[in-house]
Amino acid sequence: MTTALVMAGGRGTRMDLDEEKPLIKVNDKPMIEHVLDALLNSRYVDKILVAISPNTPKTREFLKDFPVVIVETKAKGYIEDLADIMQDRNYLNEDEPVMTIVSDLPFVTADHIDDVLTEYYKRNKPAMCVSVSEELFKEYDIIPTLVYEGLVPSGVNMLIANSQEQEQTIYITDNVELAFNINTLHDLDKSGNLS
Ligand SMILES: Nc1nc2c(ncn2[C@@H]2O[C@H](COP(=O)(O)OP(=O)(O)OP(=O)(O)O)[C@@H](O)[C@H]2O)c(=O)[nH]1
Ligand SMILES: [Mg+2]
Repeated sequence: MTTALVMAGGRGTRMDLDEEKPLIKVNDKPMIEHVLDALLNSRYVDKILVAISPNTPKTREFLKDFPVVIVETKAKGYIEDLADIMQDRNYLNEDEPVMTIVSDLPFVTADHIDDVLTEYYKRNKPAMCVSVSEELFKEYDIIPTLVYEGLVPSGVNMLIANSQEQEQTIYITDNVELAFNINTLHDLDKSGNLS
């Protein structure tokens, strides 16, 4: 069984809305709730941590009704806050595998999560980055934030809880839903093309 860590303490500046980004609704439901539903329905995830920060007090309040553990982070940045949690033995055991996931991936499903975990345990390597082909982004007219050798990180990663550098493999998924990382109003608009 696996622990999932949802990162939800960013400022959401690119959305340019007053609402906290994890709470922005897609199909009448806050984005973070879509992510939590996927994790709660996964066959392999048995614990969910959510990293909030002073940027996301309303998200914290919203989470009261969910079976998740709230982790307070300082909003030092995604990488820095993640590194702090990975070393915090109040939340994670040393060398425990963790799925990290962003809160703005509203079309992710339990099947996607289980597919990633099945692949991860098959590979037997400490870290795995789930990526989507840049071609899929072009098809759906969405603009990726970061492209590396034709691949775009989806915001879902596997790693083990320690502070050491870890050998990482890349898992290329065909699930276009994992390309819809909502960063801007344009992304939200284009998500209407998913059926
Ligand atoms: N705990 C924590 N979460 C973060 C931090 N930065 C980003 N996140 C979360 O990580 C996920 C991906 O980050 P981004 O897509 O860049 O979101 P963001 O930083 O809120 O938005 P921008 O200000 O437009 O970059 C989102 O779910 C954020 O809430 C941070 O410093 N601390
Ligand atoms: Mg950011």
